[in-house]
Amino acid sequence: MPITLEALAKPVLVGRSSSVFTRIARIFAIELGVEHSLRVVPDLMAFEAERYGGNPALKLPTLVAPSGTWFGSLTICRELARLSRRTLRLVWPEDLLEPTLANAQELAVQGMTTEVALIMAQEGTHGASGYQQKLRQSLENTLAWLDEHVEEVRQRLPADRDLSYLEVSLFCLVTHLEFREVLPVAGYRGLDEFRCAFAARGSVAATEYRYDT
Ligand SMILES: N[C@@H](CCC(=O)N[C@@H](CS)C(=O)NCC(=O)O)C(=O)O
Repeated sequence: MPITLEALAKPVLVGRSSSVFTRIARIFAIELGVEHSLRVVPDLMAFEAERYGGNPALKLPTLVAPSGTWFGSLTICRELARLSRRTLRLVWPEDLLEPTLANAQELAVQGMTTEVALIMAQEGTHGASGYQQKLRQSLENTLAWLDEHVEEVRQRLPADRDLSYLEVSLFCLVTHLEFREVLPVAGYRGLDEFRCAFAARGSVAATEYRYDT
């Protein structure tokens, strides 16, 4: 996607306020104090990459910045960190050097991916295919694992962190499952406690999931 004048003035996040992956990027942008605008992608069934800010995988979010166009939430968060004037102590997936932490990160992202697949599978079809049922089982297994490990994860992350990609992605996953009514999270005590604690952040209140009009 060409870098527009608008994007030269401040980065443009191409995404949706209802999107789990977009929210990760928005939380990072706010925490890092990077001014940006949101360009809404109205139709997730569109086949043209330009509609997704140029992402050929037809996925969002995409960040259009003076430095170029960045696809995907993790890539975008890294660029936001480079654009920020704040010196936050950030924890990235590659900093997670123990299996519990690294696996929690993997499962948080996999959980979001599976959830998106389930939501997308409802578009234009009726009834659950065998694969959809498998996806649901995968999501339930993933949440059970995360629920069991979330307390340990929080204890083992560096105590002096300002923000970790792991916690932001986990929070976005848990809250999106409820928002889209894919799976009730209330029964997962560990995840519920984590969600309540993380929700105290201003960036959370500023990025509540809602449907763009
Ligand atoms: N790897 C991407 C995944 C992004 C993703 O799956 N986004 C969803 C919206 S939350 C999407 O584009 N869905 C449309 C589709 O799957 O076709 C990232 O980390 O940002």
